[in-house]
Amino acid sequence: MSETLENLSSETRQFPPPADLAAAANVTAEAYQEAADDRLAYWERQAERLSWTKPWDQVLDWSNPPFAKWFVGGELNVAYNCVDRHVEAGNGDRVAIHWEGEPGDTRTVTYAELLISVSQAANTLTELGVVAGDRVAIYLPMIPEAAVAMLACARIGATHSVVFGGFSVEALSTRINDADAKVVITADGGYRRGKPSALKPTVDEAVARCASIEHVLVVRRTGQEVAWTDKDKWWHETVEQASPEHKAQPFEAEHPLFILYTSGTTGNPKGILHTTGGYLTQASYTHNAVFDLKPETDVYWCTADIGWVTGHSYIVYGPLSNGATQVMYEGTPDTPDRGRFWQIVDKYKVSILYTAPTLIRTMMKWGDDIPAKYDLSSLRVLGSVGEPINPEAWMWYREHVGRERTPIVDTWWQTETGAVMISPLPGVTAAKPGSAMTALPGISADVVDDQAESVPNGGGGFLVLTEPWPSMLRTIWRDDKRFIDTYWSRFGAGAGNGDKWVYFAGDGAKKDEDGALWLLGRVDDVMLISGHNISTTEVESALVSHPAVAEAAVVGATDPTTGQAIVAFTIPRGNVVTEGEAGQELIKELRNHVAKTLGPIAKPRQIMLVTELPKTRSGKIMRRLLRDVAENRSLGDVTTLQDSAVMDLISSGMNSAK
Ligand code: 6R9
Repeated sequence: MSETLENLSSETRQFPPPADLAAAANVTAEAYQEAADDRLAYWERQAERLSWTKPWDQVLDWSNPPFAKWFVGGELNVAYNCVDRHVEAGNGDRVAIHWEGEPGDTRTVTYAELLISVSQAANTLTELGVVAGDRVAIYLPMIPEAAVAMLACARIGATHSVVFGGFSVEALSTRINDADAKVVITADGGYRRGKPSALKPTVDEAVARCASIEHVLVVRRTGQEVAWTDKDKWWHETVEQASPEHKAQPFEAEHPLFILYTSGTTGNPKGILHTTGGYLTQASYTHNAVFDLKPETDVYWCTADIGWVTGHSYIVYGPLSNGATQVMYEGTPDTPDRGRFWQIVDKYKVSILYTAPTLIRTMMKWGDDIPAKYDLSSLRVLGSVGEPINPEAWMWYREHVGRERTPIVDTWWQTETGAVMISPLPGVTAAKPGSAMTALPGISADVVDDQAESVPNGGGGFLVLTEPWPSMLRTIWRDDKRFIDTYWSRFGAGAGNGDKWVYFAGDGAKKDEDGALWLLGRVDDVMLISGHNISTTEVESALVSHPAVAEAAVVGATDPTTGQAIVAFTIPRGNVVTEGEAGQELIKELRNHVAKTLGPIAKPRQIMLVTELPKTRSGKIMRRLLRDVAENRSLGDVTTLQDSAVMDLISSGMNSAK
């Protein structure tokens, strides 16, 4: 039985960049050739974007694969690169962060002010006994202090581990214990869905289970009542009173910068370890190249949470190292109403917007009339990250947000890759809706079959990265074996196949006739229908291409005749009637629509109309839980689920449909 993924859909629409953007683009088509001619020299030039106190002796040491060292011998300070050097260059008055609280309160933080706060926080952490190499956990809402806390750690060489505000006691304490963190930085609470949501009680419970924690630093955000222990210190009584003078000391390029946990589908969360020089080089380079950032004029907004890698690389390290002005928003997209995102774009004249397919599909569900009410003419580049973006969601984004003008960059990458790997370049690529297109200059990606052979154009298989890259994970925290097993033991040298080390990303992918890359979802989610491997992404995209559908998640459920059968959970668009007969008619029509679009093999056995889907805090659909429902099992681990009530709704719908 072949493990190669079938790919069924084809997409022929293509959108070249606007001429004016192409003419002034930061990166042009030549970059691909330059990087192909001499990849390491190319990365060396990108590293020169940063300010190093000591130059490197060697660009890449790959003598002990898969353990890479980049910019060996070089030294730098990450916080200096993100803050001080912009102030020294005379840009201290430039706004670093336009912060918008959910209730509508605002703060403006300039680079000069950011320097003061980061220096004060660095002094406070030092006073609390944190030294280079120690770990600090950060559990904060989306407030400027989250960026300040991360940069303060980087400044003193402490390794941060950010945990999503809103993760459970269980999730938080496991992560603190795995990293042996000495300090937690948190807040009384943050605003979500129009009300204060407490964080401190979760920290209190977690700290009771974590012997390593010596101090808890608490930002006052909501003014909620908090219990107090002798480990607790208020941020405003310590950080804000500390000396604003702090001299950043340099660290080696391979000094650990942060650990970020990814949950994956099985086992304990993995502590992905990133280091200093290579990580910052690629975060900075990609943020400049992929978004075509012009720091003097652009207003950039990434809607991610700081607890996701996207928040690390594209709210903190990428934009700040590039001296960008950005918007940071605390809350949810429907508070006080469903126009909140567009109101923010309009208010701050956002020119670059980076968001996730889940949000785009939610906006589709809410209706076209909402974005239409706002002036979105400031937008010039749109980005997407986190999941495959269905072609129809891409088209909706382009039409209703980009108003048919703006390029869309669909950026594929992972916590493990640290920064964007596969993406169009907005001034170069004629993008196809739903495709991440090509590896960036300097990155080597391929699609291989189960024999590790590169597939020809038109073929499908597994996405791999065939050369090391600067922002690659260095290992799984304290688990080198799991690092090798998870990423390097499927293809190439790690699997006893040749002498080349090949990184397995865990995603299915295909190359279309032009060689453009299409991501097909996690291979764990692939369905096996009558002996055919079918990707969840393609069936979902076929459903979303029906005008009545905003969002869909499909899973393979055990089936006596076909091995697995496709079960689809579908959210209709806002104006669609689904009661009674109309609902049954729609389901029939959707099943036929999929069969017509992709072929009869992909026709869902069952379609459920639902109002929500189970998602992680970073907006990824948790198909594993839907599979549990479809196969009538009790639910597995739900600790990373954003809203647990969703599953009750879906399960009861499933039962009543039986
Ligand atoms: C940045 C981030 C990584 C997984 C990845 C893939 C999926 C992310 C994607 C995409 C298709 C894109 N993914 N971006 N799939 N197209 N543009 O999301 O990191 O949370 O670690 O998730 O997300 O499956 O392997 P992370």
